[in-house]
Amino acid sequence: MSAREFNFDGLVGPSHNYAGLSFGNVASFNNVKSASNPKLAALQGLAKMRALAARGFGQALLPPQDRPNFRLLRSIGFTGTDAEVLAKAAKESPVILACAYSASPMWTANAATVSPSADSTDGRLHFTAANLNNKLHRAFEHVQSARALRAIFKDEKHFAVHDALPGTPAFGDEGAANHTRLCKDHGSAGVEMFVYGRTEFDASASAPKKFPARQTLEASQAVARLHGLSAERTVYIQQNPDVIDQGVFHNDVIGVGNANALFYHEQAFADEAGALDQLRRAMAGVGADLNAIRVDTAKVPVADAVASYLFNSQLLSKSDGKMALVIPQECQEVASVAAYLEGLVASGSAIDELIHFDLRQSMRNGGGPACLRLRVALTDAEAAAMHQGVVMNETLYHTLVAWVEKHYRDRLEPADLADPQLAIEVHNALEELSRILGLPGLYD
Ligand code: SUG
Repeated sequence: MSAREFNFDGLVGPSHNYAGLSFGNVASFNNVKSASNPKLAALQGLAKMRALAARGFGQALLPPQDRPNFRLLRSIGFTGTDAEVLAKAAKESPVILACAYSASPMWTANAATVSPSADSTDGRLHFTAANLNNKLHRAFEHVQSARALRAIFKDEKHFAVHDALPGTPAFGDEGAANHTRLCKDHGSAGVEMFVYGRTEFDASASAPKKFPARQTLEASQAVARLHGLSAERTVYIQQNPDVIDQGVFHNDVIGVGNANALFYHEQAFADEAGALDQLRRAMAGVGADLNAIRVDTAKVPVADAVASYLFNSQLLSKSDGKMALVIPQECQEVASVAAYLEGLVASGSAIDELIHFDLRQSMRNGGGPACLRLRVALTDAEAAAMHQGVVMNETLYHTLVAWVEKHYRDRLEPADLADPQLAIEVHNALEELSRILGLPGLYD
C-alpha cells in the first residue's frame, strides 16, 4: 500500500509568550520574561506551512488550544468570575498564570506518538496523546490534543486515538519528539524507534544529573503496546544522559530520521554502536538498509547543535528520491553548523537540499521546525477519511493570515497576562477559528 507523509504543524496560539517554564530547555530559560510577538510567531509558522505545501509536501495543521486554562486555575483554588480568577492568579502566582496561558501546544511533535497503519496489528493508524507530565504548563495539553485528533481522525475504521498514559513520573511521555520511524517507504511496514531518557524501575540505569529526562522506557513500551507494534520491528534506545544535561531535552534536538536515513549526532545515544546494530537488524526485517548520517563532535560540538537546532530539522523525501533538510535560520548563523551543512549537501549524501525558515519566535522558546510538526503517514483512503478543513492550501493560508492579523497582538509581556481583555480576545479568535477549520465544538 502506498502512503504519503503529512506534517501537521501547530498553529501558534494568540497567547504565545516567554515564561521560562521549561527547566532543561536552554532557550526557554534564556528568554524568560522577554516580550513576545504572537502575531509574528503565527505568521512565521504559517509561512513554513505554506511554502512546504506549495512544494508538494503533505501539509496540515493542528489548532491552538483554549487559553487561559481556567480549569487548571479553578482546580487549584482560584475562584470567582473569570476576571476574578485571573486577578487572583496574577497576584498570588504569576508563574502559574503563565502556565495556564502557555501556547506550548504549538509544538505538535509533543502532541502524540503516531504509528501508521502499516505497522499496527489491527491495520489502523494509531495515536497516543502524550501526557507531557514533566512540566505543569504542558501536563494538561493531552486532553485537548486527544479531542482535536479525534475530531480530525474520526473514522474508527481507519484511526484509533488513545488517551494519554497515566500522568505519573513512571510514564513520562513526550510523544513523537522521542520517536522516529525508519522504513523503506512510508506505505510499507517500518521500524519504530523509541528513544528514552531514563528507566523508572531500574535503579542501576544511568540518568541525567542536572536536567530532567522527560521520557521513560516504561512509557515508550506502553505506547508500543497500545499501538499493537510487533516486537521485531520496535527498537528502544537510551538517549545519552550527558547530552540531556547539555540541553537536549528531547531526542529530536539531536537526531532526525526519515525513510531509511538517520541524521544524528555522534553523542546522541548512550551506546551508539549498540543502537545502530539494533536498528540495522530490525530494518533488515523490513527490507531496508540503514543510511546512518553521523555528525561528529569535532565538526559540530553539542553546544552548537543545541544553539542552532541543526537536528531539530525536518527531513523530507522528495519526488526525485533525494531528501531536503528543513532547518531554522539559526543554522546559517552558527559557524560550525553552516560549514557542516555546506559540506553535507556537496558530499553526494541523501540530503541534497536545505530549506531554511525564520522561526525565531518559536525558537526563542526552544521550538524548531521539527518541534512544530507531527508526522502522520496516510494511505490514500486514510487521507480521504480525515477531516479536510485542516489541510493547508493557498486559500486556507490567506484566510488564516487575515484571521491572525485581525485577532493577534504584536507584543505580549508577562504583565499582559493579567489583562482580562486578553482572555476575551483569545476566546473570540478561537471561536472564529473553529468555524474556519470546520471543527465546531472544538473549544466547548
Ligand atoms: O516543551 N518549550 C517547549 C519546547 C518544545 C520543543 N519540542 C520538541 N523538541 N519537540 C518545551 O520545553 C517553553 C515555554 C515557556 O518557557 O514559556 C516550552 O514549553
